Amino acid sequence: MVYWYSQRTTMEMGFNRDLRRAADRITDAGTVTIISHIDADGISTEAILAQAIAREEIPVESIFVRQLEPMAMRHVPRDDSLKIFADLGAGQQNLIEEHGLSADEVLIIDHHVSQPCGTDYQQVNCLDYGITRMSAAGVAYLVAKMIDPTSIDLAKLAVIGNVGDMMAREHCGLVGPAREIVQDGVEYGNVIVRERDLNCYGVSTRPLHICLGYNDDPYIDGISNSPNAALQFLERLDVELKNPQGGWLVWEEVTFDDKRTIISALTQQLIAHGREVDRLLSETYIFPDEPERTPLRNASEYATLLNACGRWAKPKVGARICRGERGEAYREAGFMLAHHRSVIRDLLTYILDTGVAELSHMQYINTADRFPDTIVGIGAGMALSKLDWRKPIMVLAALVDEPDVTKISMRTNQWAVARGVDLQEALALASAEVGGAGGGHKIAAGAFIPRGREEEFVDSVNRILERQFATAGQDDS
Ligand SMILES: [Mn+2]
Repeated sequence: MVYWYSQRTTMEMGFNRDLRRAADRITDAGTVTIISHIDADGISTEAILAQAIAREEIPVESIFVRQLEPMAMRHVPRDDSLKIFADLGAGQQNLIEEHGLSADEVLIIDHHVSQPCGTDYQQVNCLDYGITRMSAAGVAYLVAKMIDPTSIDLAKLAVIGNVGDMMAREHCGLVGPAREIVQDGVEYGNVIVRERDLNCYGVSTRPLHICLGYNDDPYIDGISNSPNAALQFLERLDVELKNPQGGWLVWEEVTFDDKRTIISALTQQLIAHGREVDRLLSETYIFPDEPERTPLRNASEYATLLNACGRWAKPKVGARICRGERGEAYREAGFMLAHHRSVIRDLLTYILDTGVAELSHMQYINTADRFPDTIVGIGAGMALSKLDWRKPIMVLAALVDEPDVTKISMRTNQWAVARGVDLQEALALASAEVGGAGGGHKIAAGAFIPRGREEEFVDSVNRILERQFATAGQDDS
């Protein structure tokens, strides 16, 4: 106990020292260039840093990239600005070095696994201190708070980044240092925590039966994957589903008593089908400063809006929204969200209609160039509960601008992760074998491999998954 305590303290001191050094580095800079990722975490990270830096009256420019690779590096300016690589960079330090950037012009703010590198780039990375449930936006926020302790209005953006990067997924809520950031948002007044809320996507925008019918975490027999059945289920309960004007209520608008009735009925439904009830409730994060019934109203829907902007090549629209712009930027984001959803729906239909190839421990499909590679992972995740959910799913896709490369996206669920599956490990190992590269998280990972090596790669991933399932089985006994 004493050992654990002292270790924890040492870790915290180290992390705080790195945050302090990053903050000092920024406030000493003449100008700053931020290079960030196009997903919700990358966009919110950029918005936190850029606002914190602008408040210090330091000129700042931002560049968004889909991934840090040689082509993207060409957009990184060769000037005397401080280059902050955010939500990326830790794993691409050799590339930064090859680009000719020296240690005195680079700062990395990341939460991905670090790559050893000859140049000693300054970095602040929560992973180095054993903090695995925090995204880059969380780290960026802590840096911003070091720059100016009154910047707690930015905690809201960190919550969006953390939720967007699935940091709340495993434990049905944010934990550890990421949870402490939530408290800053509560204190400022732009975040409300609902501690035991329904664990369901769309609580601010979707009619309740759509919300439940589209949800598969937890999978509820007779409700998940069927909005019609969900509606029938709800109609049997004595609860108000519509407002006085006849419009459908969203979960946020349902009365406290009706929420209790619904949750208790859903619990019974889970128990009746022998399923665990522990994922039915989750901590959710509502933003009282945003209009009701919009995707801006809670962290997970806000994150989807930002992802839609990023994946359809408009990360800067997302970044403007994070800075509080509405009007034109918000309208544009709304179009992208609608487009995003319809293409994902098409992809899902394609996967289910075409069918997947099954191996002993996984399933896969090659969508070639039919869908943008930026969304195939999302489609894979959505298809999983409609297929054999025990087997992790892989989607192979072509890259339009790089014909020699195949992109791999893989998804699994908590059930498999609890049984030892680690997709980040599987894809990193198997892609290295064929001369590619991969990484990510246990539950969701990706890779790039040379075209033509797909078959051996898929076999190799299957073998690794077999070992992961088997090894964890032994640990249990
Ligand atoms: Mn991230």
